[in-house]
Amino acid sequence: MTQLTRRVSGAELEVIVADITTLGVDAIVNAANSSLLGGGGVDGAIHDAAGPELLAECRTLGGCPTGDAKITKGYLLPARHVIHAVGPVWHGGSHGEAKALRSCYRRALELCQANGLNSLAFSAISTGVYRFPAGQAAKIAVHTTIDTLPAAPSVSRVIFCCFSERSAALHMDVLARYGSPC
Ligand code: AR6
Repeated sequence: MTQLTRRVSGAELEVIVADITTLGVDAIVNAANSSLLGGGGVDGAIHDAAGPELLAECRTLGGCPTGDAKITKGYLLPARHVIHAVGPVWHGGSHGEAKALRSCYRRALELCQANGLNSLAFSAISTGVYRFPAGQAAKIAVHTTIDTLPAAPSVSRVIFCCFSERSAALHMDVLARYGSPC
């Protein structure tokens, strides 16, 4: 169910509560770890739904540093691609966590542009097992996306796919200050 939609810089930005593995977009953004070989949380759900070919492709990628992202096919997912972003582990906030999280959002949008993708859905990177404070992460997600959109003109639709009403409320608080209602 869509909770909020805003038009910003020619793109439609939405906050929804959903299981990201159900979304039929050009790319979903996974909250991965630097091995890119799967794990729990949204990473586990994406690998379960995509099937073993996803792990086979991930094995060829040689991992990924924190703050960066790599793209694969979506295999059995309704999404055409998966962008595996490696968010920071929260260690109190003075270890470059915000910078690394901003970089994840920017790199995901750059990969969409490089691959000519139109629609993508972000999970709330680092806000689960990695313990990044959810309110601060929601601000980074929305602000970085809006700041990066001019450099990613292929992207016309961005979904912030939240897994709880609380997470959605935090994203909506930020997004509601921007653009115009659709
Ligand atoms: N759809 C959408 N969002 C989800 C789903 C889902 N199916 N499942 C969980 N979330 P986390 P992290 C939300 O822990 O903090 C893994 O083991 C969840 O509520 O998945 O970046 C990786 O392999 C939370 O808001 O990712 C890494 O080792 C958000 O997704 C590590 O966890 C992210 O929570 C990464 O930790």
